Amino acid sequence: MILHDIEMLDRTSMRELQFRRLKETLERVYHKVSFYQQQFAEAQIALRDIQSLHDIVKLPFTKKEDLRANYPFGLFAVEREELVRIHCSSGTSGKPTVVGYTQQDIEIWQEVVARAIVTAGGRQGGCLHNAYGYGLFTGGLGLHYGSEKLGMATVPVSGGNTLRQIMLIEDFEPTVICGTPSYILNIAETMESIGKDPRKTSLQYGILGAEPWSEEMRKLIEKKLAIKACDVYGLSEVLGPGIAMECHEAQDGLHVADDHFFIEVIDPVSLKPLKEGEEGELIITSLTKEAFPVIRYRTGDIASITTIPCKCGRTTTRMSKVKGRTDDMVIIRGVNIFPSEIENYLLQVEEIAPHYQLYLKKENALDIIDLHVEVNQSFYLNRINKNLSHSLVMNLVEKIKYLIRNYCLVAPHVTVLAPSSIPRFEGKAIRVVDHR
Ligand code: DLL
Repeated sequence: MILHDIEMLDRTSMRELQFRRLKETLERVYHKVSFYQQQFAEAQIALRDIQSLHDIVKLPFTKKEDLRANYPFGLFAVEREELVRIHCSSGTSGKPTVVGYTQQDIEIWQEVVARAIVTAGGRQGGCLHNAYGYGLFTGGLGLHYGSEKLGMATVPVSGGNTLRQIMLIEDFEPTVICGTPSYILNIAETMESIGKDPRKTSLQYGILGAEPWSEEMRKLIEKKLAIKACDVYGLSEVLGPGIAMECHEAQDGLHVADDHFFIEVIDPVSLKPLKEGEEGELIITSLTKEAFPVIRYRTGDIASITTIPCKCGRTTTRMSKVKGRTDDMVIIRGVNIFPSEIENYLLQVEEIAPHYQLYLKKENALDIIDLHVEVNQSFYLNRINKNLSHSLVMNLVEKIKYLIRNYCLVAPHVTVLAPSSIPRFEGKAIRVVDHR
């Protein structure tokens, strides 16, 4: 099912619509936000220079630092009285980046999230268990209002208190579950640990995102919970969840809400535009936002895009799964490594549990990765009960090293831990701990 005809609009009409909306947005920011006026002046760009969508590459980028430098409301394009909501981006240190929404912005957000829920398999009349955090983070409220708009009975459970989540899933019989992949896996494992079968719930679909996750992780979650798990993408600086959503029919890339966002991919080093299919940093321009429009925002997220139509019938741009953030990429002896790629290999090792962290260290001026993994219960109990030798663990270490070396050409140090040693998270998992 496709909620809105616009998701099937032919590409030429979509590009015309995007261009019209881009011009309106540029007018808006030029006249209402002194930062953009200054940026355009510095780049010696006049609005009349933007004659087609292709000309967007002439516009300067907007970066997270620009948002910070204009804290809190410097980049807003409306008066304070017109705001109906304020959110902040995640991040633990320093001042957050602040984003605002008018009533119309909230309505558009609801609409794109409602579309996204349908894209993932949700239907009006069903029940949606929302385990994204509520609060300044956009995940909870973003999914919440989209779900209500669609007409689903929305359970605003937020993250944490996993036993209560399990009780509510059993009692309310939701069809859709939303949360970070790491937390949804945590719910499934907690069910198993208390003797409940996570395959036997009413759940059919998962809307999982807000952090990078691998295809292997998807397979595992789908198997454990007997659901279809689809990827949802977004970032608070641009909107929140709903910018792009994978369809449950094809699970082959995330459908971008093209009528509200223009998406490009650039080489993060040369800053040159890349072609369809080439992997680089996602750049997003909002096309309809009133309170907080963004022009060529550098997301820091690595992915590629395609406009090849999807078998689900949508004609939108699709983006690949986000591999990771440029700032989460680890460069070890010249090789670029993303945690989510390590995850893909790690989850193929049957003796270990799907939890891991990468500790980055310096050894004699060289960067090294210490990969922390934990063995699963059956390996652990076998080793204790049958008094199996230490060499079994060493074999496991070698096996993991071999797999990772094959992929990233650098063998990490591997630290094997007992079950439940690696922290579990209720929101976004922390995969990289930098001790350099
Ligand atoms: O994470 C919005 C969101 C909420 C998306 C719920 C999906 C579901 P922020 O806290 O501002 O907003 O973090 C945005 O999270 O730049 C990516 O690096 C990462 N991210 C978001 N979705 C995905 C995804 C929300 N599906 C940052 N895959 C983004 C990989 C993701 N990374």
